[in-house]
Amino acid sequence: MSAHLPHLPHLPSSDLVVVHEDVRDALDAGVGVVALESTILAHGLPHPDNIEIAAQIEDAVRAGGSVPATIAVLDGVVHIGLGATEVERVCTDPDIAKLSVRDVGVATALGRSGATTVASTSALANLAGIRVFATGGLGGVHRGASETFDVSADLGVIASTPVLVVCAGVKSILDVAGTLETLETLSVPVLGYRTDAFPGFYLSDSGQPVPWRVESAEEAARVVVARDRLGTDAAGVVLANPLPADRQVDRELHDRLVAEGLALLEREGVHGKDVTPRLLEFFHDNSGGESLRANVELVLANARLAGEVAAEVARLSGPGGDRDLQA
Ligand code: PSU
Ligand code: MN
Repeated sequence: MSAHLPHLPHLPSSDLVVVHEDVRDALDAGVGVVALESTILAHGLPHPDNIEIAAQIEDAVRAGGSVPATIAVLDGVVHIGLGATEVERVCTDPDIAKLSVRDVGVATALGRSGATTVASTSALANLAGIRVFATGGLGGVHRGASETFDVSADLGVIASTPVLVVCAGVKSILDVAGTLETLETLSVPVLGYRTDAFPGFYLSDSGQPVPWRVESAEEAARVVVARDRLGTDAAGVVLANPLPADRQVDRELHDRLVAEGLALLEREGVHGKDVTPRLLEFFHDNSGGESLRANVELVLANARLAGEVAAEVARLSGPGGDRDLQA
């Protein structure tokens, strides 16, 4: 039996989609590629730090042995892989929209620009034949979702898109247990990277367990390849990578920020897609730099790990990769 992944036809460039040359070359050569979202740059990290951080994230993917493909929509064109000028635009334009999957077609038709979320980045990565994606935190089930119905589109898209997402879990502003229950219902496997605990973004341990644990990038890559070979379902995989315990945000500060942040949303009547950006802004303004420090560290660690996983997926899927498949 061949271990080769079903070869996705690489998305040809068109008037709607441009695949960056470096990304296309890497895909053609069977080199690992890691998709990166642009919403964390445009709406999750403060300007002007975001420009430098964007470059560091791409460098972390390269350090892991793969090629980065940051995804965004610019003037109605989907870009899979951005050059420095385009990254700067995403990081600087105050009017750049936040685009979930449902918004991408609208933005292309109307010639708009926008940053892509976990949901839209996963969907576009999959179209381009990219199997691994790095982000900071996943969107999830919001507290009070049984009243507000606020469940991130990230979950539904991961359930139907065979891309592995490396993240530091979800923030505790969300209903963490409800998010994990939903991932179970949607048949999305959750792997802890060298941990039995689902991370809570700023915190190394959210208090919830993970169903599976892997010890290496190679083990995570094996999961991707084995699921493809079995062909049982088309869901993605969540690989949860915690901050080391000594790098997490102080728990007291964390609990205060979460309580104040949730009260602020209530007071300001913030809802829909503005919730996450408003909370992140509040944390960055009120933590004396701690939330930004932790956020940057976890994104860089996730990008590095994703680079390693994508390189292993490429190796296992390439010539001679079969013999390494079983442990
Ligand atoms: N979590 C973070 N930072 C972020 C996001 C999530 O710590 O910037 C972004 C991601 O792009 C994610 C999106 O896909 O927020 C989820 O938004 P919503 O809850 O509106 O679906
Ligand atoms: Mn929402």
